[in-house]
Amino acid sequence: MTELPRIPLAGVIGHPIAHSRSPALHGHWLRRYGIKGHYIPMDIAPQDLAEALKMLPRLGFVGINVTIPHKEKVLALADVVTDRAALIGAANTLIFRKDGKVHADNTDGAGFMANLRQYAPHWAPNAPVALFGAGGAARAVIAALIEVGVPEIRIANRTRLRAEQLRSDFGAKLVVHDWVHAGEMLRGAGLVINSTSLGMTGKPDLRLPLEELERGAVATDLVYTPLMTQFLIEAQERGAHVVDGLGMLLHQAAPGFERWFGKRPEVDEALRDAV
Ligand code: SKM
Repeated sequence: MTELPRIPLAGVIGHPIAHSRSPALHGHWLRRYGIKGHYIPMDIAPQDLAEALKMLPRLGFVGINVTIPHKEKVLALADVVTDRAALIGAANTLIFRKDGKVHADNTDGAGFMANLRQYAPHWAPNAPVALFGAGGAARAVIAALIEVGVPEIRIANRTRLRAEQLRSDFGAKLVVHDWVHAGEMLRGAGLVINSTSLGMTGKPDLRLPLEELERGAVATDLVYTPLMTQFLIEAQERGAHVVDGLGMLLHQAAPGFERWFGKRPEVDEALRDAV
């Protein structure tokens, strides 16, 4: 009997996972390109992570996206870790190779930059950046900003110690500020980024002294529910050029889809309605 080819499976693991827009996005691409495959959301509790990574390749998975709270832990469980995932200290894209090895990469920083290039093409890395938040997403963004050559990243976090930690991991381009001095951070900045969860539906808004913001500066939010956060609304009122966070999710997904399903998907406006 001839064996039928296996339909490739991919998915996203997290805990919780029901909020994820990745299944809608990858499902849309699979249909758009007529590819036989499935992309499945999986709620994996932390204590089951190691076992899940062993089982998924055996069940026909060719790779997965990884989201909170597993992004750091998967590094220790992977066989091959890219330099950028190691620098960031987290992975969001795993490839289950045919030789049985688990390959871990991080595409969040590239997703951030691609979103910025798409929606703020005039932005240039020639002025300081003000960054709020010091979590996993901030690490990916910092690595990408340093790579494109920004002169200075001013960072503030509610827990200052976490920002100090980033300073020691990423070096002298990072200047740690106290949140109460946010006004100083905004003065002369060409780009302002919210990488905290403030502004997400159900959470308090990010409040900044935006009167200090230069007209024409770019303001971007990693939060994408809602698309226009209060921070972006206020920044726009102050004359900033705003970029919402949905594009980062769309762009970070493309490399994984290409590796798993063999087609580089297009990131275009139609996706914004599809997810
Ligand atoms: O890095 C991404 C991840 O690949 C998928 C995701 C999601 O599905 O919500 C969010 C981010 O962590």
